[in-house]
Amino acid sequence: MGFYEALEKVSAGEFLNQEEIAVLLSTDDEQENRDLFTAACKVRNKCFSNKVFLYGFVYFSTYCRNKCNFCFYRAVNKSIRYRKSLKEIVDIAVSLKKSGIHLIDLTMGEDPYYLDRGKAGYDELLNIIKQVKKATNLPVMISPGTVSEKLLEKMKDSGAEWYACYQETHNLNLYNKLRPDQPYQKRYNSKLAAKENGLLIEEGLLTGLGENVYDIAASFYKMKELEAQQIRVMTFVPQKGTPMEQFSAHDNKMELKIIAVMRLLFPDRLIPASLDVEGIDGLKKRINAGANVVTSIIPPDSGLAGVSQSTLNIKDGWRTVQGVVPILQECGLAPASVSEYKNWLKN
Ligand code: SAM
Ligand code: MD0
Ligand code: SF4
Repeated sequence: MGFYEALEKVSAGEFLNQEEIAVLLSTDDEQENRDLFTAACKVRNKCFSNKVFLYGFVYFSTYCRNKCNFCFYRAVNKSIRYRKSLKEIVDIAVSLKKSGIHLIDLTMGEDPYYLDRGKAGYDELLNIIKQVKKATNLPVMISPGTVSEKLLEKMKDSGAEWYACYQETHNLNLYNKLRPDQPYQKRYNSKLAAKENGLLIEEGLLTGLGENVYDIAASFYKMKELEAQQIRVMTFVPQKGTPMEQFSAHDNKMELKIIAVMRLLFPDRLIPASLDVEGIDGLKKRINAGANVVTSIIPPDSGLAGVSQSTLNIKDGWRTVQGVVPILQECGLAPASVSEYKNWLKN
């Protein structure tokens, strides 16, 4: 099947087979790319009108016991380490709310301080969720890594709506290279358990790590099976002092194509444009590829870091609602209201 046949088929609402997905992802033709992005935006606008959701990012602990080979915060790297106090976290969440965001994403490394508390249990971690909820009355996403079913249940009871946990790839060999000593199935099962417990789930991919278009197509099938309400992709950003430091950095072309094809295959799902890959300069192209959420909004004076871009555009205040809104406007879009976001979550 040719490119335009596949594009027409998916635009008409049919799911594609792996070969057809591969055809869409493989194009390097400029006109075909433009048509892919136009079709994706058309589908997005049909489902979400001109409204975009904005997520505040609170990376509240950068301590981590794992050794993901792609990550700046892997246990043994000399990265920025901090653990914010409850008061700092709540104050940041409140300032994010005032700035106009729709959700607080509470993210941490797999920090033993919170996860291995023995008799003390998970009270401190759960209290962060409760207090952020109480102070902001906003939806909360928790990104704690792979955790037990018991903890997921408690997180839900403490008020979290979302559980984000990215497999990065569904190619087992590649996964094992990226996330050594973190069994694939255990990580995947966390998402299933979260779903069982009534949490919304986000699944995610990394691109630029040696995967091929068939691996990506296989991931789309996994996302479908998971029924994840939010699905994402980010281009791998090489990190200083890590085993993959020399891995050649990719351009963003594949990320944009993946966003567009995800949008066409999953018209009504939330798909982020992350500020954590290319900062504010990369926002427009991700939105114009079909994304409908902006993630990694970080208050400038909070002392918080990003994940793949630990500092880019944070201090200069570009990763803010104020920085983002004019770019959405240039794309003919606007931020949703909090109640519009909450209504979406209810459906
Ligand atoms: N520690 C938790 C976990 O691993 O699930 C949550 C935070 S983790 C840092 C969030 C995600 O950031 C990872 O799953 C990965 O997709 C992304 N990430 C980490 N390092 C990256 C890099 N160098 N380039 C691009 N994305 C990266
Ligand atoms: C982002 N830096 O949205 C954040 C992070 C975790 N749920 C999200 C990867 O880009
Ligand atoms: Fe830790 Fe998450 Fe980084 Fe892996 S990706 S090293 S689990 S912070």
